[in-house]
Amino acid sequence: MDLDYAPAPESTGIVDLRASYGLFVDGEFRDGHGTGFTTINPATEEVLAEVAEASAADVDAAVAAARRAYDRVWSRMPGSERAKYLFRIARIIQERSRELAVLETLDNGKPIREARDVDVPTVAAHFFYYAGWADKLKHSGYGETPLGVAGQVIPWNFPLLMLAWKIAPALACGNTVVLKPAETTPLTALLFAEICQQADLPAGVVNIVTGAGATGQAIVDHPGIDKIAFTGSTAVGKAIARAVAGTEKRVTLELGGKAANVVFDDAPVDQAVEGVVNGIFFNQGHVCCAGSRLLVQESIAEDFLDRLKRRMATLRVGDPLDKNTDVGAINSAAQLARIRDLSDAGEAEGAGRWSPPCELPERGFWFPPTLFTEVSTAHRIAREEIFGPVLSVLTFRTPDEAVAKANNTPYGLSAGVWTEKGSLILDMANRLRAGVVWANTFNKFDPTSPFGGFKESGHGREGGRHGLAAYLKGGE
Ligand code: TAP
Repeated sequence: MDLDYAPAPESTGIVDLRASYGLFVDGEFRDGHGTGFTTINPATEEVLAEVAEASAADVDAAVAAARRAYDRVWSRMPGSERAKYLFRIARIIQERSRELAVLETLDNGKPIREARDVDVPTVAAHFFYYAGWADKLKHSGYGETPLGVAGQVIPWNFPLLMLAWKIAPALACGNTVVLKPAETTPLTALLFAEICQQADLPAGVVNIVTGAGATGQAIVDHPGIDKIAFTGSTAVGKAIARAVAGTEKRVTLELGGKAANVVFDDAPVDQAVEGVVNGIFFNQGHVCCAGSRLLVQESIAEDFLDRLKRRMATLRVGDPLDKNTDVGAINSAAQLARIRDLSDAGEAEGAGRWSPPCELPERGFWFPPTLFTEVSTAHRIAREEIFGPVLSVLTFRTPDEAVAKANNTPYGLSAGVWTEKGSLILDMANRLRAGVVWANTFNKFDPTSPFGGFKESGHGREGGRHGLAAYLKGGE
């Protein structure tokens, strides 16, 4: 870890926040026809900026711009030329990484250390990786014909990273895009739009339309869109699947999760405690693949929980711009209310609730790192996605029982296995119904690895060669 005691970034003038932001359509910023909205800093509740709201007519203009750019420029350009733009974007992201990290932290509430060391470098890595594919699509296994205009709708937990997961492969394959960031975190997508200008990306290849759910719906319903890529809740994902049924639109859905971190009695204990802590408290638990259920083998449960509590007591909760902060702010009042509601339900249903002593700031949206013991598979906290810093602990005796409990959820996005036995890792990886299974680690992301879920966690893969399938005619 890089310990840097420089002044807090906001006091160094790293980000040049504007009072208001427009939509990015056809290579230019412009006003929206909706009423507009504000975006706030969830750590202070202070308004950061006014943001334009795209109406259905604005979405229509963005789709028309994307179609023109697709027909006239982008789909005709050799892959080797498209690659140059993507490499240029990746380089500018690196050059402006501090600005991007600070803005992400201000708008989202995540610790600056994570934005700086995880989000932004992974975003650049994604553009570098897919830039490398742009002139090699004939080796992708999915042909090399783009689909057309992609409509992309993303959530608030990793605003810039989800944008990269969507835009980088789409552009590499020769598609153009209309992307809507979440209402509570639009700012880094708009800074990315500036980066597209800086990279001289042809007008209309990337369009960013800000707004709320209605703007997302206008994208989904637009007849000029060839493909919908959505990351968000299972409820909205199901509504989107219904809306595109019977049309020619292709769709990929990355939805919720309720991952189990399974710790066997021979696991490297300190490493497992670290992995469990990272699994649930990274990004305040606002992670679709968060290890929100700990399944620990009964014979080591007591000792493991003691160690886990001691480690949790060292987590620093507070100012996201402080480089020593481990757990930042909850992204919105609505999300905080949901975390409180589910945690209260856990207590009411009889689970034991524990949090280390920690002082939370008075303003802003905060929730302490929380552990529930004596959890049964019937409890809401064991079944529903909390999307916050709340860990539910269950125990098991045998691998069969661990598999049954881990798979006892409508979701199937990710899982973790902690054991010294290679054969047990391989056996568990085969039997756990999860798109990603980490062994003796957790929350590892790499642009070369496909990511995606089973069951109600959605379908389609992002990342790696498989991520190209979503944006090529020969894919899926
Ligand atoms: P949602 O409420 O589903 O929102 C996701 C996006 O969809 C936002 O941009 C949202 O706009 C928009 N939206 C809302 N209603 C819509 C509609 N009817 N039609 C089209 N778009 C609509 O989810 P969230 O609360 O932002 O994100 C949390 C969820 O995302 C969690 O369940 C989490 O697990 C999941 N998630 C999954 C993954 C992967 S990779 N599987 C990654 C991150 C998050 P507004 O925000 O402006 O309302």
